[in-house]
Amino acid sequence: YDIEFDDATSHITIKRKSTGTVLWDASLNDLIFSNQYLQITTTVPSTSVYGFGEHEHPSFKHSMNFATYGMFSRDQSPTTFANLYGVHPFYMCVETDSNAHGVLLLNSNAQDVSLSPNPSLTFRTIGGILDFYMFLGPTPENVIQQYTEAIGRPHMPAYWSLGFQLSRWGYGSIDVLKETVDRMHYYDIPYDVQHSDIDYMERRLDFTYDKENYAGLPEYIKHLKKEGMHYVLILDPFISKDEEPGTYRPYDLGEEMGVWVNNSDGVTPAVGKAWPDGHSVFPDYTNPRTVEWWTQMCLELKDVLDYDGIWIDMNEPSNFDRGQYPGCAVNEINNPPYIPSISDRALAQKTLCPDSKTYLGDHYNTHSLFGWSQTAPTFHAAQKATGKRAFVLSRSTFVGSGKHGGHWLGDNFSQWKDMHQSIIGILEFNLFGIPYVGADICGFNSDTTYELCLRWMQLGSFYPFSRNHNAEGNSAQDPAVFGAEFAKISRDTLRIRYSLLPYLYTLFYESHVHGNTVARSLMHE
Ligand SMILES: *[C@@H]1O[C@H](CO)[C@@H](O)[C@H](O)[C@H]1NC(C)=O
Ligand SMILES: CC(=O)N[C@H]1CO[C@H](CO)[C@@H](O)[C@@H]1O
Repeated sequence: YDIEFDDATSHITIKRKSTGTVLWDASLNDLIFSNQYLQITTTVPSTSVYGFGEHEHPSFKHSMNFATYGMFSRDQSPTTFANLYGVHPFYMCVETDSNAHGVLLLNSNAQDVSLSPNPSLTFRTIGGILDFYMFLGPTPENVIQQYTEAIGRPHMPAYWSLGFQLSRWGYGSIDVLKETVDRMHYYDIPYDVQHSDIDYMERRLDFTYDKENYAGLPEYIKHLKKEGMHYVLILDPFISKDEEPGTYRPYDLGEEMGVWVNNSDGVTPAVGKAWPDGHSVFPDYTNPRTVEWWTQMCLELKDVLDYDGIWIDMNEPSNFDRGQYPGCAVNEINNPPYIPSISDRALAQKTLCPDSKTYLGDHYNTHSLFGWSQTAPTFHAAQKATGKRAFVLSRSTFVGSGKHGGHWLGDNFSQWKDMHQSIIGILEFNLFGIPYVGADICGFNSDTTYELCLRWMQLGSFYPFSRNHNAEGNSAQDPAVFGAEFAKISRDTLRIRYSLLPYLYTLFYESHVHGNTVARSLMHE
């Protein structure tokens, strides 16, 4: 491409050399570059704009009719247009002659982008710099190959992780888990991986298991593995600080090593409220000492529960209050002059105060990097613990997360709309370099129905990451619970998936080596 700057008009233009197409035209008269507010507007050569994440929205190709998307990681079940778990300030635009280019704004601050019918894009961020990268394609597939060359190619998933997976928050007991596994086998439904959500833990404490309700879990995991299955355990990023001193090693060791996110004073840990009883502290994964501590904890857990993969949840990071105890001070960092178009228009809502301290900098700047910073250490810990290719599934993601992890689309609802829009989410995460992605089959929140779940099993059989998962308190929705006819249809569809696994594996290989997408829309072809 060529870049031109016109002194008379202050326009900066970027042109594709081969066609002369203007990819960017930004007037520096409109540029705002202040400490806590940066804004730039550019035209784009067509209205065919894809990407920006993480959001739920009704079509893969964006509406340019004054849509605004906030980007700031947040524990938020999919609500149309709201900022969700991850942040991906990346878009692809298909030009009118079908050439495509991609643009990344590498910036982790809270931000938003407005799409207008000119067509144009306005970027607003409340910190950092305007660090833009452009990828010229010219095909959509080339754009993603070039983008992932820059940010890190997707990891190569283990073959077993392409099999069908089952999960449920709230089996409640090992007996219910066993009954579920047994009926899956009774109906001979293809099934390779079982997950445990937080109810396997003792009082939701990381690195423990419930020795009453899940008595015998270590032996049961070994038994399933002997039969050729694989096991994935969930871990949350908050650690209870209110256990009896000397009884909860993850906290005691972490405290000794100084691994937590701190308050603005830089020395006292930020204390919030999350799943465990009492209060919790938050590991700061940008700190090398935290990585040491986390690795050690994951290795010790492996000696008790023989897992094959780790599922990391709540890592936006999620805190159930607005900011940590006792609330956020009034200052310039916590109260910036502009708050991007994010839910509640509050940076501390459901998370920590922006002036908290992480090793890499103020939480204000590093908030949306929390899940990303946890993913690589967890990947390496899992690799070390298992001696095999690692499996990490992360709810919060950022630019480059695909190198070490996959993603599920979060706490969806059991609704037809969510089933439909999961396709959009999966295509988008393939643009973001995270091709190992899927939505919770049959929906997560609220009760599913026979018909919805059946159709979702049929669709989900072709997700790159194929897992049926359910929330606590809902009726069971594994494909064996609805009787023989449902089981047969699920079995038949999953057998089609399994017959295609060599091809799916090859797609992941090409993604890992060349950066190709795995699930791609016809637009790419
Ligand atoms: C947080 O505080 C602890 C002491 O409690 C200290 O060891 C650690 O370096 C601090 N980390 C950051 C990022 O401020
Ligand atoms: C974040 C998330 O859960 N997203 C998926 C859930 O379903 C919606 C549709 O309702 C998809 O668009 C999302 O990608």
